[in-house]
Amino acid sequence: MNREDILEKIRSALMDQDEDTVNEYVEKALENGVEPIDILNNGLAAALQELGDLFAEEEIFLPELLVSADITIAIMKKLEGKLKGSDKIEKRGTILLATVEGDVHDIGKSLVAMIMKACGYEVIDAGKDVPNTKMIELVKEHKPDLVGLSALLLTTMTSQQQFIEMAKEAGIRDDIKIMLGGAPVSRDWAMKVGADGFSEDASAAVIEADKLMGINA
Ligand code: B12
Repeated sequence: MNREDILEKIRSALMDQDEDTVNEYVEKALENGVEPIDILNNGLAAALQELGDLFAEEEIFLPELLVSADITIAIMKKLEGKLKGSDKIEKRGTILLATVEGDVHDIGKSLVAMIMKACGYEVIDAGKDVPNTKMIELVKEHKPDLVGLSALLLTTMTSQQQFIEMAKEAGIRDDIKIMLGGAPVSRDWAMKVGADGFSEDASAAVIEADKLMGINA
């Protein structure tokens, strides 16, 4: 079986909430030398994207979405240790990451955390549904170089903007670089609300972070 066939099996099994088959083909993918990041992006995340579209069309419902999300989280944990990188690379900087208040979508944020860790960043993962007041406290406590905020709902994107305003009021805005992300978020939005960076996926998040840190890849 080639890479594309295996990834297709993973996608269709995840869309059917068939955990055993997802596991079976993730193993096959690894045996066949498919990179973990490829499995995550082009297998699991691609299926979630399609499931999201079906959910919007009311072809599937929340319970199915929840099961597929849980299967994805379990596989992410399994693949985390297999991502290439970390110990060969010098520490590049510290990023404080969170999904904003009111938003429980944390798969994308956790994927960004995994890849950034594998690429040499120290990651402080504050979790999901994190109030901005808490984020300001965490910045003061940990003094990260970067703050990354994820929002997956149109209604929670405004929390990203609020964080930037609160960081200004708290006098810490100039101490950090702020990156925004999440499916409805765009570079235009990020620039409009005064963030420093944006990326549409986890691999690009590392490139963007490096740019903001002044690191030449
Ligand atoms: C899985 C999922 C869920 C799961 C989440 C489980 C979990 N632990 O995360 C569950 C079932 C719990 C869920 C709940 C809900 N969901 Co939902 N969900 C999704 C779905 C299908 C996939 C999201 C996902 O994980 N994608 C895979 C990851 C890898 O991609 P990603 O998150 O985009 O992240 C990548 C990039 O965006 C970027 N990135 C992400 N964050 C960051 C941060 C930084 C700093 C950077 C640089 C980059 C970055 O890099 C990531 C990796 O490549 C989306 C559909 C979609 N198209 O997004 C709907 C979707 C987001 N959900 C939606 C809705 C409506 C809901 C609910 C309100 C449903 C309900 N009626 O209750 C609730 C919300 C609850 C809440 N308060 O948050 C809508 C949102 C509509 C909107 N535009 O506002 C969507 C778009 C589905 C749809 N088409 O209708 N959901």
